[in-house]
Amino acid sequence: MSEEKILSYKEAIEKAHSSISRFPLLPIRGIPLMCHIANNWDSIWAFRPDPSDLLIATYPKAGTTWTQEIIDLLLHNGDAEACQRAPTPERSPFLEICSPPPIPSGLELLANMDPPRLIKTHLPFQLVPPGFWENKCKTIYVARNAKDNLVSYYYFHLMNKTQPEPGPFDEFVHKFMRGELAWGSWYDHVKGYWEEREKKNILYIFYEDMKENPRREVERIMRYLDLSLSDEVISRIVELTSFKSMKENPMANYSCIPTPVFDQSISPFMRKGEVGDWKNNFTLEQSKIFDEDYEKQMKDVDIPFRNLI
Ligand code: PPS
Repeated sequence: MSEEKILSYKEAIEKAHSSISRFPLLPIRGIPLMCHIANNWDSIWAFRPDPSDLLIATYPKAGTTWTQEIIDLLLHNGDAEACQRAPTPERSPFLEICSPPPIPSGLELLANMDPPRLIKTHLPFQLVPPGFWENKCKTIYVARNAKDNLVSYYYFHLMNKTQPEPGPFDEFVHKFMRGELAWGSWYDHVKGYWEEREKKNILYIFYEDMKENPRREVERIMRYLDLSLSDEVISRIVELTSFKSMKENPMANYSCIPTPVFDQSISPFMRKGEVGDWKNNFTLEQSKIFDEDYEKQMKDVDIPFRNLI
């Protein structure tokens, strides 16, 4: 473990203020990634996790932060205070993230932590460093209904000043369908992990199931992690990870990222946390075009999404 002092996100972003901008995307093996990630690709690909490390993989805005909080609480037997030790991205580093210095990269944060570490990634299956599979790391994949996922990603582009400009919503819908957004195609992403879930022992869960019955899904994750917590602790975890609790929790609501990067007055990170918000954003015509394209892109798999027509 390195002894180097790592700045908090707040301190580092304040220092890096002038070099923060909407970063262009560069392709890595055909997947558009923010340029700082692409420029640091070799060291990301070479990352060697410990076999005890856990990976949380998602397409952006599918329920990553929620799942990170659930798992951190599971690992700490529902101890709310222990999970207040630092904001989400410091407790559970984002593997591939790289920003202008001195903002710590995911790899720097990981180098300063002892395993077992809870590691977040948005990388599609084929770009996950092979060390995760060689070391048989447990992996939880969270998938979210395409239209809600798109809407959440759209608002995130508006407020996150490091993502490319989203343009008007209609243009964004087409970029999503063509896989031109950061981290690439949603369709390929959800399919890639689905196809590998049995071989790689990946727990594949759905945002809509978490909303429908959070206790059932918390228990599912607990069993996958070979943990056994009391009913009372599980109830506490469900309560602490409700949308309302997390929105009010400064260690989970991304208020650690200052306004030049996340402008939460434009759209809060904890925005709505609902299923079906797409209906408030898609026109009937956009929905029809999207559904026709969805049928084509998803015809080769049968992933049990709830498509909320
Ligand atoms: S990121 O930036 O990719 O890590 O974002 P991610 O955490 O994957 O997704 C953010 C969306 O998840 C919602 N969210 C929740 N929903 C329900 N319950 C809880 N506890 C919860 N925590 C986060 C968050 O509000 C974003 O969805 P939208 O639809 O934009 O509200």
